[in-house]
Amino acid sequence: MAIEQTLVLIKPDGLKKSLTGNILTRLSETRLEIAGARIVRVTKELAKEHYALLKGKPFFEELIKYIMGEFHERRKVMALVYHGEGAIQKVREICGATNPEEADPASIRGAYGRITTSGIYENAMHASANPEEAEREIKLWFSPEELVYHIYPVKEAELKKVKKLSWA
Ligand code: IDP
Ligand code: MG
Repeated sequence: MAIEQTLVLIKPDGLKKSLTGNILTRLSETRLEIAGARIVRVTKELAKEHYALLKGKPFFEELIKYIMGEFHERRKVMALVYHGEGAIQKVREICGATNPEEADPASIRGAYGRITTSGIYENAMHASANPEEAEREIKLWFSPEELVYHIYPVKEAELKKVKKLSWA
């Protein structure tokens, strides 16, 4: 099996329901390694880019609000990159099907997801579905410096006059 990386997001409902520990514990069953992790405030631009392939779906606008945390008073998600053999498939399996009512009850989405009265699938987590999606998503959510292993090529450049925050 090939060494892969896959993007996991603990969505705002997962954070609000204090599921971070449970989800990470379930994912540790895969024996994959975490190559990066960050708490991210999701802008509209990031949300739309992440779900670009779903533009045009009837639930798109609600989905953007959902991932931005507008329904959960948590304007953030936890983003992680899992690294190892067959990472994409292994994480998708524990994650479970998109529709939480149809997901295996022993999967994360089956155990913790729900469909809201307005029809949004609140399914606690995101997991990349295939290698192309994983590459696109990891590059969207992480810079190379935020990952301890690289499976995609990186390049080095000297930057001048970059504004950065530091501790005052
Ligand atoms: P995935 O997250 O299992 O890869 P996608 O089809 O990529 O599923 O959809 C992205 C997200 O959009 C889902 O996780 C879910 O939150 C939401 N979603 C997908 N399909 C529907 C739907 O038919 N109704 C409402 N929400 C949906
Ligand atoms: Mg998807």
